[in-house]
Amino acid sequence: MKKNMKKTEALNVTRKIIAAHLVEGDPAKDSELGIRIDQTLTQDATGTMAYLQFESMDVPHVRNELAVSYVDHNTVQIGFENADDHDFLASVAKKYGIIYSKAGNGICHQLHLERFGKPGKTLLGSDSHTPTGGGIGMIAIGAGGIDIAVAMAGGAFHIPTPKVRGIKLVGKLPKGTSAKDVILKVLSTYGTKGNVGWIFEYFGPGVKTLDVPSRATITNMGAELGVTTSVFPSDSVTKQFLAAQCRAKDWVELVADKGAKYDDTVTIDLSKIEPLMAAPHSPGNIVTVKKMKGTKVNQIMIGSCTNSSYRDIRTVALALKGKHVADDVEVGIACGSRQVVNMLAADGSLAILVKAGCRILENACGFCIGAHMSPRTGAVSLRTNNRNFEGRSGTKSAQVYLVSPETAAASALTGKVEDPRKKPVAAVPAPKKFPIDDEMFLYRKTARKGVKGTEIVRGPNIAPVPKGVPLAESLKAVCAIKVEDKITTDHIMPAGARLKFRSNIPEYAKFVFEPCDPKFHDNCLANVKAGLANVIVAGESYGQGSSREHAALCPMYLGVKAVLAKSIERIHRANLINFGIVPFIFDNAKDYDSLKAGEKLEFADIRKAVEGDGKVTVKAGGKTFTATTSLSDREKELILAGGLLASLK
Ligand code: MIC
Ligand code: SF4
Repeated sequence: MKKNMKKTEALNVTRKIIAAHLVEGDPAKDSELGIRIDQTLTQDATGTMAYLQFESMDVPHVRNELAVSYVDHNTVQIGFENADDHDFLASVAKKYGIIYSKAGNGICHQLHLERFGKPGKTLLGSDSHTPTGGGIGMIAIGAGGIDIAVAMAGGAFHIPTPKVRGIKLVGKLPKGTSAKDVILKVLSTYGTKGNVGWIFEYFGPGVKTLDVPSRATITNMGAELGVTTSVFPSDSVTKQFLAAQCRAKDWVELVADKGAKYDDTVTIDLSKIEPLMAAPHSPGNIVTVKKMKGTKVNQIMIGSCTNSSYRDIRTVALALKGKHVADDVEVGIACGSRQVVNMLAADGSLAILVKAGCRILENACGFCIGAHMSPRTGAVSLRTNNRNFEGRSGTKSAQVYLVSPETAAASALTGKVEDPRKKPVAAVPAPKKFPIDDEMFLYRKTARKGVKGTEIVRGPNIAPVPKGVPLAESLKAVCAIKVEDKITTDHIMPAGARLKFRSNIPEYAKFVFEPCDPKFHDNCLANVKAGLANVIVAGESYGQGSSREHAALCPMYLGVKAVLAKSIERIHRANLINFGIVPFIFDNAKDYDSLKAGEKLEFADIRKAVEGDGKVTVKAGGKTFTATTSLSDREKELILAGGLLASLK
C-alpha cells in the first residue's frame, strides 16, 4: 500500500448498504441522511392513500427499480369498500408500472421475501414490518404512504443518521425454541421505547444456524423495538434460499468487513434461549413460558407476517400430526403465501391441520389486525403475530400473548400454555426448491413503464386527500386530548372494523382516538369552528406501532396543529411532519403533569420557533413552559408549508 493512501474503513453491513445509496448528508456530520430507494412496497390499507398522493405528483410512471402493490389487509370484503379499493389499486398499478399482487396471493412481507427481496438493496414500504426484508440482507424500512409515493417518483428517503448495534449470535437454538423466542429475548432487553434511530445488525457464528425465514422473523419484530430497521448478512444460507426460489442470480455476498465497528455490541448465546411470550398488552412485556405454564387458553391463532412461512406452519403440522386440538380451544391458521399453502398441500401438512381441527384461514393479515377471529370476552388468546396492543384483536377485554409457532402448537393440544421443549418436533430443513407460481402478480410485463391511458377506477369510498395549510404565526389552541405513555397508532386510528374507511379521510376521521375518547372528533371540529387549533398532549413513546399515516393525516383534517409529548416514535414523528403537525417534546417532562384536557394553550410565535431553534413558549392558564421541536432544514420547510403535499408546487 502506498504511504499516503487512505486505508479503507472496515464497514458493517448497514454502513455498506447506506454508503452505496447515500444521496444527501454525511454520516460523520449530519443528523439526517437521504438514501436512494431501489424497491418499494405498499399494502392496500396504506396503499390507497399512498397512490392518491402519488397521482397528485404528476409523474407518468414509477421511477424506482421495482414497485409492488400488495392486497393483504382488507380482504374480508363486508360491504363494497374493500373491493372498490382493490379495483382502484389494480388500475393504478397498471397505469404507473407497479406489480399488483391480488388478494389471496399472500401477506406482503412474506411474498416480498420469497419473490423480490435482494441482498444489498434498499426497500421502503408503507408498513412498519417492511424490515422483514432485513432477513435477506436488505436495508428495509417502514414509512408513511407519502414517503413511498416520493420514493416511487424517484425521490430520496430520509432517516436519522443511524447508530448501529451489533448483535453477535453464538451457539445454536435448543430444540423447541425458535427465532420468535430470540426476538422476544431482544425485546426483553431493549423494550419497545428508547431505540429510535438505531439499526440492529446481527452477526457472528450463530447467524448461519438460522434459515432466512427465521432471520426474517427476527427483523420483522424489530419494528416492535422502534428501531429504524434490523439486518442480517447475506451468506451461503441466503444464497441457498434464493437458489431454492429460482433466484440464484439475485444473490450477492454481503458480510461485515473484518474489524468492522458497531456503536454498541451485545452477544446472545442462542443455546441459552428458552421459550418466551409477550404478555398483555405490549410486545415488550416478556415472560417465560415456564412461568405461564398451565394457564387456560381459549384461542390460538397462527400466522401473520412474523410466523407464516413454510418452516413455521410445517412445524405446527408436525406437532399436531395424528392428534386433535383440545375441545375448548379454537385454533386458526393463516399461511403467509400461496407458495406456503401449495407446499403444505403437497407434503400432507394441510390435511394434518384440517384433521387436527384447525380452522384454515385466508393467506392474509386477517386476525392480526383484528379484521376477523376476535376472541370471546375476556379470552386468553395465544398468537404468533407481532403486536398485542389492547383491543387490537377486536376484543378489548381479551388477554393476547405473543408466542412462537412451537409454543402455539404445543398449547393447542391441551388448551393450556405448554412448554414446547417437553415434546419438541424435528427441525424443518430449508427446502431445496420452492414451487414457483407468480400468476397472481399482475402487470409484471409492464412493470416500471405502465400502460398509458389506463383509466383509474374510483369507487364512492375513495375520497380526495386533504391538503394542509401553512403554519400560522402564532396559535391559540385547546388541549383536545391528554393521553398517557405508549399510545400506539391503534389507539389513535383504530383498524379492525374501521379499516374500510382508509381511503375516505372525512369518514375515517370520525374514529380518531375512538378507544380513548370517542368525542375527540366532535370536540375538535367544535374547537376549529370557534377559531381554535387542536393540540394532542402525550406521554412517552407516542405513536408506537404501525406506519399508518392516517394517524397524522386524520388529526390534521381535524385541525390538530401540534403534538406535545415526552417522546415520539420515529415513523409517527415523520408522519406528523409530512402532514404539517409540529412534534414538540416537553423541555421538562414534569410540565406534562400540570396539563388538562380541554385547557386553552397559546403558542406565541410558533412559526418563528420552527424557523429558528425549535423552542417555543407555551402559555397554559396562569403558567408557562417551554417545549422544543428538533427539525432538519428539510423538515422545517415541510412544517411551514403545511406538510409534504402542500409543499409540492
Ligand atoms: C399493523 O400491523 O399495524 C399494520 C396494519 O400492518 C400497519 C399498517 C397499517 O396500519 O395499515 C403497520 O404495521 O404499519
Ligand atoms: Fe399484516 Fe399483521 Fe403483518 Fe401488519 S403485522 S403486515 S397486519 S400480518
